[in-house]
Amino acid sequence: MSEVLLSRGVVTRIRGSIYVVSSGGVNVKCSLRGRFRLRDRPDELLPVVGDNVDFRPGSSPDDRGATGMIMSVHPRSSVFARSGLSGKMDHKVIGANLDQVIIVVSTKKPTLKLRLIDRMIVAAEAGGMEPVVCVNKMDLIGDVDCLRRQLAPYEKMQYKVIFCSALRGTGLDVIRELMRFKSSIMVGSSGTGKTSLVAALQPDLKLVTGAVSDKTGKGRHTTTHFELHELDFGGYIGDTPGIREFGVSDVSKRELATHFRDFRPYLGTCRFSTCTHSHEPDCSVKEAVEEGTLSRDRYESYIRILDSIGDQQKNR
Ligand SMILES: Nc1nc2c(ncn2[C@@H]2O[C@H](COP(=O)(O)OP(=O)(O)O)[C@@H](O)[C@H]2O)c(=O)[nH]1
Ligand SMILES: [Mg+2]
Ligand SMILES: [Zn+2]
Repeated sequence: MSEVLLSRGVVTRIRGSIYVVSSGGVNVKCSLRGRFRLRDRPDELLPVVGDNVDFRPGSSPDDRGATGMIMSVHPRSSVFARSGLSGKMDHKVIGANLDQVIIVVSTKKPTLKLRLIDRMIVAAEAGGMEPVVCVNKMDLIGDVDCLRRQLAPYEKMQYKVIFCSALRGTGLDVIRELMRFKSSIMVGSSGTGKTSLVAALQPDLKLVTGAVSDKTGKGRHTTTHFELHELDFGGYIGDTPGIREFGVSDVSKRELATHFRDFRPYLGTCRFSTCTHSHEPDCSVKEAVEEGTLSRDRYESYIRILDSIGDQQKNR
Protein backbone atom coordinates (compact mmCIF):
# COMPACT_ATOMS: atom_id res chain seq x y z
CA MET A 1 0.00 0.00 0.00
CA SER A 2 1.44 3.38 -0.94
CA GLU A 3 1.64 6.04 1.75
CA VAL A 4 0.37 9.47 0.73
CA LEU A 5 3.15 11.96 1.29
CA LEU A 6 2.09 14.97 3.31
CA SER A 7 3.59 18.43 2.97
CA ARG A 8 3.99 20.91 5.77
CA GLY A 9 3.17 24.60 5.64
CA VAL A 10 1.82 27.65 7.43
CA VAL A 11 -1.73 28.94 7.05
CA THR A 12 -1.33 32.55 5.89
CA ARG A 13 -4.90 33.46 5.05
CA ILE A 14 -8.41 32.10 5.25
CA ARG A 15 -11.23 33.02 2.93
CA GLY A 16 -14.43 31.18 3.61
CA SER A 17 -13.62 27.50 3.38
CA ILE A 18 -10.31 28.01 1.56
CA TYR A 19 -7.08 27.99 3.54
CA VAL A 20 -4.00 29.41 1.82
CA VAL A 21 -0.95 27.49 3.01
CA SER A 22 2.56 28.79 2.41
CA SER A 23 4.91 25.88 1.84
CA GLY A 24 8.45 26.21 0.56
CA GLY A 25 7.74 29.63 -0.89
CA VAL A 26 4.61 28.47 -2.73
CA ASN A 27 1.02 29.24 -1.80
CA VAL A 28 -1.28 26.25 -1.91
CA LYS A 29 -5.04 26.62 -1.64
CA CYS A 30 -6.34 23.95 0.66
CA SER A 31 -9.67 22.68 1.83
CA LEU A 32 -10.23 21.07 5.21
CA ARG A 33 -10.44 17.38 5.79
CA GLY A 34 -13.99 16.47 6.74
CA ARG A 35 -13.36 15.65 10.36
CA PHE A 36 -12.52 19.29 11.15
CA ARG A 37 -16.10 20.17 10.44
CA LEU A 38 -17.64 17.75 12.90
CA ARG A 39 -20.12 19.65 15.00
CA ASP A 40 -18.93 18.68 18.44
CA ARG A 41 -15.42 19.93 17.86
CA PRO A 42 -14.81 23.28 19.48
CA ASP A 43 -13.97 26.12 17.10
CA GLU A 44 -10.58 26.49 18.68
CA LEU A 45 -9.43 23.31 17.04
CA LEU A 46 -10.09 24.61 13.56
CA PRO A 47 -6.96 25.90 11.84
CA VAL A 48 -6.28 29.63 12.20
CA VAL A 49 -3.78 31.91 10.49
CA GLY A 50 -0.28 31.01 11.64
CA ASP A 51 -1.03 27.35 12.26
CA ASN A 52 1.51 24.79 11.11
CA VAL A 53 -0.39 22.17 9.16
CA ASP A 54 0.18 18.95 7.29
CA PHE A 55 -1.63 18.86 4.00
CA ARG A 56 -2.11 16.37 1.22
CA PRO A 57 -1.11 17.98 -2.07
CA GLY A 58 -3.27 17.18 -5.07
CA SER A 59 -2.88 17.87 -8.74
CA SER A 60 -6.23 19.02 -10.07
CA PRO A 61 -8.19 21.74 -8.25
CA ASP A 62 -11.59 20.91 -6.79
CA ASP A 63 -14.71 22.99 -7.50
CA ARG A 64 -13.55 25.72 -5.10
CA GLY A 65 -10.06 25.87 -6.58
CA ALA A 66 -8.34 23.96 -3.77
CA THR A 67 -5.50 21.67 -4.74
CA GLY A 68 -4.59 20.51 -1.25
CA MET A 69 -6.36 19.19 1.79
CA ILE A 70 -5.35 20.03 5.36
CA MET A 71 -5.07 16.79 7.28
CA SER A 72 -3.85 17.92 10.69
CA VAL A 73 -2.77 20.90 12.75
CA HIS A 74 0.41 20.91 14.83
CA PRO A 75 0.29 21.98 18.48
CA ARG A 76 0.42 25.76 18.92
CA SER A 77 3.30 27.52 20.64
CA SER A 78 1.25 30.69 21.17
CA VAL A 79 -2.25 31.97 20.66
CA PHE A 80 -3.34 35.47 19.80
CA ALA A 81 -6.91 35.98 20.92
CA ARG A 82 -9.31 38.79 21.46
CA SER A 83 -12.49 39.05 23.38
CA GLY A 84 -15.55 40.78 22.09
CA LEU A 85 -17.52 43.39 23.93
CA SER A 86 -16.23 44.12 27.40
CA GLY A 87 -17.64 41.89 30.06
CA LYS A 88 -18.88 39.33 27.62
CA MET A 89 -16.84 36.21 27.29
CA ASP A 90 -16.29 35.81 23.62
CA HIS A 91 -12.85 34.36 23.23
CA LYS A 92 -11.78 34.36 19.61
CA VAL A 93 -8.48 32.99 18.41
CA ILE A 94 -7.15 35.18 15.62
CA GLY A 95 -3.67 33.81 15.09
CA ALA A 96 -1.33 31.05 16.23
CA ASN A 97 2.42 30.54 16.64
CA LEU A 98 3.16 34.24 16.57
CA ASP A 99 6.43 35.17 18.26
CA GLN A 100 5.78 38.80 18.98
CA VAL A 101 3.09 41.40 19.19
CA ILE A 102 4.18 44.79 17.93
CA ILE A 103 2.04 47.30 19.76
CA VAL A 104 1.91 50.36 17.53
CA VAL A 105 1.03 53.63 19.22
CA SER A 106 1.51 57.13 17.91
CA THR A 107 2.87 60.26 19.55
CA LYS A 108 -0.14 62.22 18.29
CA LYS A 109 -3.17 61.69 16.10
CA PRO A 110 -4.28 59.56 17.88
CA THR A 111 -2.68 60.48 21.21
CA LEU A 112 -0.55 58.02 23.12
CA LYS A 113 -2.67 55.71 25.26
CA LEU A 114 -0.74 53.94 27.98
CA ARG A 115 -3.81 51.97 29.13
CA LEU A 116 -4.10 50.35 25.73
CA ILE A 117 -0.40 49.44 25.75
CA ASP A 118 -0.92 47.72 29.09
CA ARG A 119 -3.97 45.79 27.89
CA MET A 120 -2.13 44.60 24.82
CA ILE A 121 0.91 43.61 26.85
CA VAL A 122 -1.31 41.43 29.04
CA ALA A 123 -2.89 39.85 25.96
CA ALA A 124 0.57 39.16 24.51
CA GLU A 125 1.97 37.76 27.75
CA ALA A 126 -1.10 35.60 28.35
CA GLY A 127 -0.94 34.23 24.82
CA GLY A 128 2.76 33.40 25.02
CA MET A 129 4.09 36.14 22.73
CA GLU A 130 6.72 38.81 23.33
CA PRO A 131 5.29 42.32 23.36
CA VAL A 132 7.21 45.12 21.62
CA VAL A 133 6.17 48.75 22.02
CA CYS A 134 6.53 50.75 18.83
CA VAL A 135 5.99 54.50 19.07
CA ASN A 136 5.30 55.84 15.58
CA LYS A 137 4.91 59.40 14.23
CA MET A 138 8.03 60.66 16.01
CA ASP A 139 8.14 63.35 13.32
CA LEU A 140 5.11 65.02 14.94
CA ILE A 141 6.57 65.88 18.33
CA GLY A 142 9.16 68.24 19.68
CA ASP A 143 9.30 67.20 23.33
CA VAL A 144 10.92 63.79 23.12
CA ASP A 145 12.02 63.83 26.77
CA CYS A 146 8.48 63.83 28.12
CA LEU A 147 7.60 60.93 25.83
CA ARG A 148 10.62 58.94 26.90
CA ARG A 149 9.70 59.47 30.55
CA GLN A 150 6.24 58.02 29.90
CA LEU A 151 7.75 54.95 28.29
CA ALA A 152 10.59 54.47 30.76
CA PRO A 153 8.66 51.93 32.89
CA TYR A 154 8.43 49.63 29.86
CA GLU A 155 12.14 49.81 29.15
CA LYS A 156 12.79 49.18 32.82
CA MET A 157 10.76 45.97 32.50
CA GLN A 158 13.03 44.92 29.63
CA TYR A 159 10.39 45.35 26.96
CA LYS A 160 11.73 46.62 23.67
CA VAL A 161 10.56 50.16 22.98
CA ILE A 162 11.14 51.45 19.46
CA PHE A 163 10.75 55.07 18.38
CA CYS A 164 10.06 55.46 14.70
CA SER A 165 8.41 57.33 11.88
CA ALA A 166 6.90 55.49 8.95
CA LEU A 167 6.71 58.85 7.19
CA ARG A 168 10.38 59.74 7.57
CA GLY A 169 11.62 56.17 7.51
CA THR A 170 13.38 56.43 10.87
CA GLY A 171 13.70 53.44 13.17
CA LEU A 172 12.74 50.97 10.46
CA ASP A 173 16.05 49.11 10.55
CA VAL A 174 15.53 48.40 14.24
CA ILE A 175 12.07 46.98 13.51
CA ARG A 176 13.36 44.86 10.61
CA GLU A 177 16.05 43.43 12.83
CA LEU A 178 13.47 42.50 15.46
CA MET A 179 11.16 40.89 12.91
CA ARG A 180 13.71 38.87 11.03
CA PHE A 181 12.91 35.13 11.07
CA LYS A 182 9.99 35.65 13.40
CA SER A 183 6.23 35.83 13.05
CA SER A 184 4.94 39.18 14.20
CA ILE A 185 1.60 40.87 14.40
CA MET A 186 0.93 44.61 14.38
CA VAL A 187 -1.76 45.75 16.78
CA GLY A 188 -2.96 49.12 17.97
CA SER A 189 -5.70 51.68 17.57
CA SER A 190 -6.84 52.70 14.15
CA GLY A 191 -4.69 55.43 12.62
CA THR A 192 -1.47 54.86 14.56
CA GLY A 193 0.33 53.83 11.36
CA LYS A 194 0.40 50.03 11.36
CA THR A 195 -0.29 49.65 7.66
CA SER A 196 2.09 52.50 6.82
CA LEU A 197 4.83 50.80 8.83
CA VAL A 198 4.33 47.43 7.16
CA ALA A 199 4.36 49.12 3.77
CA ALA A 200 7.52 51.05 4.66
CA LEU A 201 9.24 47.91 5.95
CA GLN A 202 8.65 46.08 2.71
CA PRO A 203 7.28 48.33 -0.03
CA ASP A 204 6.45 45.57 -2.51
CA LEU A 205 4.04 43.78 -0.17
CA LYS A 206 0.61 43.61 -1.65
CA LEU A 207 -1.37 44.84 1.30
CA VAL A 208 -5.01 44.06 1.22
CA THR A 209 -6.95 47.16 2.01
CA GLY A 210 -10.37 47.16 3.56
CA ALA A 211 -9.32 44.54 6.04
CA VAL A 212 -12.51 45.06 7.99
CA SER A 213 -15.25 43.44 6.03
CA ASP A 214 -18.87 44.35 6.35
CA LYS A 215 -20.35 41.82 4.01
CA THR A 216 -22.44 40.28 6.74
CA GLY A 217 -23.95 43.63 7.63
CA LYS A 218 -23.48 42.69 11.29
CA GLY A 219 -21.60 45.81 12.22
CA ARG A 220 -18.32 47.38 11.39
CA HIS A 221 -15.92 45.48 13.53
CA THR A 222 -17.32 42.01 13.77
CA THR A 223 -15.31 40.49 10.94
CA THR A 224 -11.57 40.73 10.91
CA HIS A 225 -9.51 39.24 8.16
CA PHE A 226 -6.15 38.55 9.58
CA GLU A 227 -3.44 37.35 7.27
CA LEU A 228 0.31 36.83 7.28
CA HIS A 229 2.70 38.20 4.68
CA GLU A 230 6.06 36.62 4.05
CA LEU A 231 8.93 39.08 4.52
CA ASP A 232 11.86 39.23 2.07
CA PHE A 233 14.28 39.57 4.95
CA GLY A 234 12.85 36.49 6.69
CA GLY A 235 9.76 36.00 8.79
CA TYR A 236 6.08 36.82 8.60
CA ILE A 237 4.12 39.92 9.43
CA GLY A 238 0.41 40.27 10.05
CA ASP A 239 -1.36 43.60 9.93
CA THR A 240 -4.63 44.05 11.79
CA PRO A 241 -7.39 46.57 11.43
CA GLY A 242 -7.84 48.81 14.46
CA ILE A 243 -9.13 46.56 17.15
CA ARG A 244 -11.50 48.71 19.11
CA GLU A 245 -12.45 46.23 21.74
CA PHE A 246 -9.13 44.75 22.57
CA GLY A 247 -10.39 43.12 25.71
CA VAL A 248 -8.18 40.91 27.77
CA SER A 249 -9.38 37.49 26.89
CA ASP A 250 -9.27 34.29 28.89
CA VAL A 251 -7.28 35.71 31.80
CA SER A 252 -8.56 35.13 35.31
CA LYS A 253 -8.47 37.69 38.12
CA ARG A 254 -6.01 35.51 39.99
CA GLU A 255 -3.67 35.20 37.03
CA LEU A 256 -3.73 38.83 35.89
CA ALA A 257 -0.95 40.15 38.15
CA THR A 258 1.50 37.56 36.79
CA HIS A 259 1.17 39.21 33.38
CA PHE A 260 2.38 42.49 34.87
CA ARG A 261 6.12 41.89 34.73
CA ASP A 262 6.89 44.76 37.08
CA PHE A 263 4.57 43.28 39.74
CA ARG A 264 6.27 39.90 39.78
CA PRO A 265 8.93 40.65 42.42
CA TYR A 266 6.13 41.49 44.89
CA LEU A 267 3.80 38.60 44.21
CA GLY A 268 3.56 36.10 47.04
CA THR A 269 4.68 38.62 49.64
CA CYS A 270 1.26 40.14 50.40
CA ARG A 271 -0.47 39.29 53.69
CA PHE A 272 -3.07 37.16 51.93
CA SER A 273 -1.96 34.55 49.46
CA THR A 274 -5.14 35.21 47.47
CA CYS A 275 -4.48 38.98 47.35
CA THR A 276 -5.80 40.65 44.20
CA HIS A 277 -3.85 43.82 45.10
CA SER A 278 -6.98 45.93 45.05
CA HIS A 279 -8.81 46.25 48.40
CA GLU A 280 -6.77 43.97 50.67
CA PRO A 281 -4.67 45.26 53.61
CA ASP A 282 -0.88 44.75 53.77
CA CYS A 283 -0.50 44.42 50.04
CA SER A 284 3.10 44.53 48.78
CA VAL A 285 2.06 45.76 45.35
CA LYS A 286 0.14 48.71 46.78
CA GLU A 287 3.02 49.51 49.12
CA ALA A 288 5.43 49.56 46.19
CA VAL A 289 3.15 51.99 44.38
CA GLU A 290 3.04 54.21 47.47
CA GLU A 291 6.82 54.12 47.76
CA GLY A 292 7.18 55.01 44.10
CA THR A 293 8.99 51.83 43.07
CA LEU A 294 6.04 50.69 40.96
CA SER A 295 4.48 52.95 38.36
CA ARG A 296 1.11 54.38 39.40
CA ASP A 297 0.02 54.36 35.76
CA ARG A 298 0.71 50.67 35.52
CA TYR A 299 -1.16 50.01 38.76
CA GLU A 300 -4.14 51.96 37.47
CA SER A 301 -4.15 49.87 34.29
CA TYR A 302 -4.06 46.76 36.42
CA ILE A 303 -7.08 47.83 38.46
CA ARG A 304 -9.06 48.69 35.34
CA ILE A 305 -8.34 45.35 33.73
CA LEU A 306 -9.11 43.57 36.99
CA ASP A 307 -12.50 45.30 37.15
CA SER A 308 -13.20 44.36 33.55
CA ILE A 309 -12.73 40.67 34.20
CA GLY A 310 -16.09 39.20 35.02
CA ASP A 311 -16.58 37.49 38.38
CA GLN A 312 -18.20 34.57 36.60
CA GLN A 313 -14.83 33.68 35.17
CA LYS A 314 -12.90 30.80 36.54
CA ASN A 315 -10.67 31.59 39.48
CA ARG A 316 -7.72 29.46 38.60
N1 LIG B 1 3.08 62.25 10.48
C1 LIG B 1 3.04 60.95 10.31
N2 LIG B 1 1.92 60.37 9.82
C2 LIG B 1 1.89 59.02 9.68
C3 LIG B 1 3.01 58.21 10.03
N3 LIG B 1 2.67 56.92 9.80
C4 LIG B 1 1.42 56.94 9.31
N4 LIG B 1 0.94 58.19 9.23
C5 LIG B 1 -0.38 58.63 8.75
O1 LIG B 1 -1.37 58.20 9.69
C6 LIG B 1 -2.57 57.83 9.04
C7 LIG B 1 -2.98 56.42 9.43
O2 LIG B 1 -2.02 55.51 8.95
P1 LIG B 1 -2.34 53.96 8.73
O3 LIG B 1 -1.08 53.31 8.33
O4 LIG B 1 -3.52 53.78 7.84
O5 LIG B 1 -2.75 53.56 10.22
P2 LIG B 1 -3.36 52.18 10.74
O6 LIG B 1 -4.82 52.41 10.92
O7 LIG B 1 -2.70 51.93 12.05
O8 LIG B 1 -3.05 51.11 9.74
C8 LIG B 1 -2.29 58.00 7.55
O9 LIG B 1 -2.80 59.22 7.13
C9 LIG B 1 -0.77 57.96 7.45
O10 LIG B 1 -0.30 58.68 6.34
C10 LIG B 1 4.19 58.86 10.56
O11 LIG B 1 5.21 58.25 10.90
N5 LIG B 1 4.13 60.21 10.69
MG1 LIG C 1 -4.29 49.75 8.78
ZN1 LIG D 1 -1.39 42.32 47.11
